[in-house]
Parts: sequence; C-alpha cells; structure tokens
Amino acid sequence: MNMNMNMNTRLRSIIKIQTSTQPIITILILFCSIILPVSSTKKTPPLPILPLPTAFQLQWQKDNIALFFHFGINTFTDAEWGSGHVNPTTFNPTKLNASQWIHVAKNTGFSRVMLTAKHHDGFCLWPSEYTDYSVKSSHWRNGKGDVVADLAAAARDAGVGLGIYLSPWDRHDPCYGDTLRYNEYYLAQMTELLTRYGDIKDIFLDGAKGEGKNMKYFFESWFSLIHQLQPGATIFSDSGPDTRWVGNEQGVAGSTCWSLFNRSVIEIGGVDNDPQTEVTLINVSGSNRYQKQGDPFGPDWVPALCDVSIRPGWFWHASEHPKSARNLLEIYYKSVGRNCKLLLNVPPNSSGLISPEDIKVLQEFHELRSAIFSHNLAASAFLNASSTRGGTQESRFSPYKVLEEGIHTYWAPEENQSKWILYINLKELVSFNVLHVQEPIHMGQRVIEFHLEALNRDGIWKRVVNGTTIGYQRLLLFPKIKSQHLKLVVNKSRADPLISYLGIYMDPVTVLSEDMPDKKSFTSFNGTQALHITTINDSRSAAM
Ligand code: FUL
Repeated sequence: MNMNMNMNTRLRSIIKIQTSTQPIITILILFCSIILPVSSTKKTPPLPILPLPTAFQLQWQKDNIALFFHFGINTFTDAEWGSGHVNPTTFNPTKLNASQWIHVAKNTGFSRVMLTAKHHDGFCLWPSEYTDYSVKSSHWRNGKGDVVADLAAAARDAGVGLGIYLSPWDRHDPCYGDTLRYNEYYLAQMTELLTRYGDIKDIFLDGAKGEGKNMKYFFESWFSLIHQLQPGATIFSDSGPDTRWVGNEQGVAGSTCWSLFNRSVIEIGGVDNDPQTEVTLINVSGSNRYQKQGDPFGPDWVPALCDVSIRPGWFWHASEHPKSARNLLEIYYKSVGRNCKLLLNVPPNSSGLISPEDIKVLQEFHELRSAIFSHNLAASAFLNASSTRGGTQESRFSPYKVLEEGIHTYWAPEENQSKWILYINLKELVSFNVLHVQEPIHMGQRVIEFHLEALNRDGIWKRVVNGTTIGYQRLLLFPKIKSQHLKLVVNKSRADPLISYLGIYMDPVTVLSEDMPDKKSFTSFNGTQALHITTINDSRSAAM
C-alpha cells in the first residue's frame, strides 16, 4: 500500500512538472524515477555464522527421533556380542515381517529406521557375495531370504527412511586383522548395501576393534565411497563426518550441547562409553565431555546422536523388558530437548517381530509426546521484542515469527543491541512447566546463554529457568508456574541471536522435585548443573 501511495505522488509531481515550461527537468526527473525508484526493498537476512549444516544434516535433524533395530544371530543365542562362530542355521525367524517393524515405527512417530545389517559377529542379514556367513546359509526361507531387502521395501512403501549399521569389527571373517584385505572386504560389502537397496539415508559406524588384532580402518576411503554411492546419506561415527556419537549409550546429551565440533581432535574408536551418565542427574564433567557438549569454537558442523536401547541390551533377550514410556520421555528431554537426535533401539524378537510389550511402550511414549507438545500454550499470545531487524514495520523478522512452526522463519533483533528480549503476553494466567525454544540453525548455532522470566502476582519479574545452548531444539523443564507475562532473555550469543520457535507446555507426568539440593539452578544457573527430574511411579531407570 505504501508503495502505491509513493508511486501516485511521484506520478502526480511528474505530470505537474510536465505541464510547466521545464522539459529538461521533466526528463531528468523521469529518468531518475525509473533508474532510482523509491526504496521498496526488503531488509536482508543477517549473515549466517559458520559453520553451517549441509542440507542433509538439516534434514537429518528435523526428524528428531529414529528407531534402531538390532537383529541378527545374537537374537537367537541370548548374546550381545556373538563369537562369530555360531552355526548360521541358528538364525530362523519363522514369522519375520519387516512391514510390522515399519508400521510400528510409523504409527508411533518415527520416520527413519536403522538396521544392523552386520553386527560384530560378522553374520550378514543380506546374501553377501563375499561370505557364506549370512542368511543364505540359514534355513530361513530356505536360504533365499534377505532381511535388508524386506526392510528396504517396507520402508520405501511407507515413506520411511532407511539406515544401515555395518559393523567394522568382524569376529567371523578370517581376513579380519589383515588391514588391506579386510578394508577391501568391508568396502565390497558396503558397496553391496549401498547399490542394491535404493536410497539409504544414514550409515552408522563405530570404531570397535577385535581383541589383539592390529587392524586399521581406512575411514577416509569409506566416507568417500559412501558419499559417492549415496550422496544424501549422513555418516555417523565418534567424530562424524556428518553426525557424532554423544559419548554414552544412555541417550543423554550435555545440558550444554553444540553442533559445532572439531573433528580433528577426536579419533574414531578412541572415545569410551561413559557409564557414569545417569538419567536422574546429568553432570557433564565426564571423561568424554567433548562428545556431550560439542565445542563453541569448533570449525565443523557435527550434531550429536543419542543412542539408547528400550531394553537393557541392544539385542532381544527373553528375560529382558522395556523401559517405561515415562522413562523414554525423560530421555527425550535429555536428547531431543538438548539439540540432539534420539536413536531408540527396539530389538525384534526371535520370531522376527517387535514384541507386543515394546509396541505398547512405544504407543504410550507417542501419546505422551502428543499430549504434551501438540498444543503450544503461547500460540495466541501478544508478542513484542526489545528490537526488530529492519524496524517494527519489517514483518519478516517480527517477534510473531516465533509462533510459526519450523525453523525457517524467525525473530531477528536490530543490529548492535545491548539487550535481546522477547516479551510474551499470554492474555490470561497460564500454568506450564516446559519451555521449548528453537534457533534457525541453517543460519548457524548462536545462543550461548538465555533465561526465562515470569511476572509474579506481586508484579515482580522472577527468573524461571536458565539455559545454555539452544540449537535446533531446546526443551527446559521446571516446577510448574502460573503467569500471564513472560520474557525470554538472551544473555550471550555468538552473533545476533535468532529465535525461530517458542512454545510453552504443561507436562503433567514429569514432575521436578521441589526439595532438590540444587534447586538454586533454576535461578542461578552454572553451566555444569542440570535439572533433576523424577518421574511419578517410574519403575525402571535407563541407567544400565
Ligand atoms: C556399539 C556396539 O558394541 C553395541 O553392541 C551396539 O551395537 C551399539 C549401538 O554400538 O558400538
């Protein structure tokens, strides 16, 4: 509308001058108005701050959660690490139905899955041409079956992304220990997997090595070949190249968690599992703190993946049972809620199906997430900000952008500000205990420290919770509060902070104990403290 008014005024003045006796001035003005029109250009977005994610890393992160299927000869022998010398006829999943696995994933909110195509025992779930230690030597479907093919077909039909774990450590093949021959063998098998089964979205690698074997894995060759054969695949290892291990198998990230990382300081296979990380108390001072926290000065974009099993073991064991849905929700807060992706292992059983008790937990976990997170209690709030990039008339960077789902629209403050604050008026008193914040990470990860304040009954602003990094997604829990007016304050940032989403929710099942010893962490955060969470009636602990 402004632009039309400007044009009209301009035209009117041109017409007026034309009727006068100054044709040269008229021509000049006409020329200028064509060449130099009145500014109607948009304010540019700010410069992104390096490092940035690739398009595939962004896509990987947006899925939030994925399912892991540990399945193989161990499923039939009650083992976790098979010796590599079990008779292949032991593998006989009489009711195997990969569509059931995929339906369970899809119906409970998972859009990516990962399969152990080969675990440390060397037994291959596809008929590899380079070994007989595979499904083709089993009686399952008379040796004509192919688990990878079944899962790939089911995933494709359902629009679910497929990932592959091809264990570098191989306890069966005689060439393991001969570096050159084994690297050739490994790459030949990897090539089969990446050329026979359509799109592969993720590759999972660990650096485990055989006892007493002098093996060197040619990781750089592996990465190059994988990216050449499946350019869209993200490769996971202790240090990327695309995603990194969080450093423990409890699915727990540091309460500070950067996607920034320095790949050159971490040797794949050199990071020990941190068994000290407990689900009830996160202290990030463990030995592999670098994995859990990332590095605000890191030159590489390598977001963390949190892997954890729904049961105590990775493989199915008749005597083991799944964790509770509330326990999974805790893990969700400490992985997805800390800028990571959660890879939850649900092992199919020896009949080749996901067990009913695991399905029940996955459904409950899905219902809990939907009940808590599907309605943002700030959805219809009035918003204001300490400043807006390009001024308040610039709707592209308006504070209201934080109510739009996704990360591609965001509130941006004006440059060179001394404070960065979003004001939220909920229009009425609202009770809540979860804050959800997101950054537009395609512009780089920026926020170092932030906090939430609420106006109390006496008209005094009180700090509700402190947080460090945000990244793709941050969820912070605190004891329930009731307020109408809130302030999200960014205290420190690597560059002008950008906020793409803000939500508040009421989680009725996860309750923070009021008498916790470091209750002060809600009001005076120090980087190593974290929230203690207890869940009502939670019978199992994720700490294994
Ligand atoms: C580890 C393996 O040793 C475990 O058995 C499991 O597969 C886990 C996901 O990765 O490196």
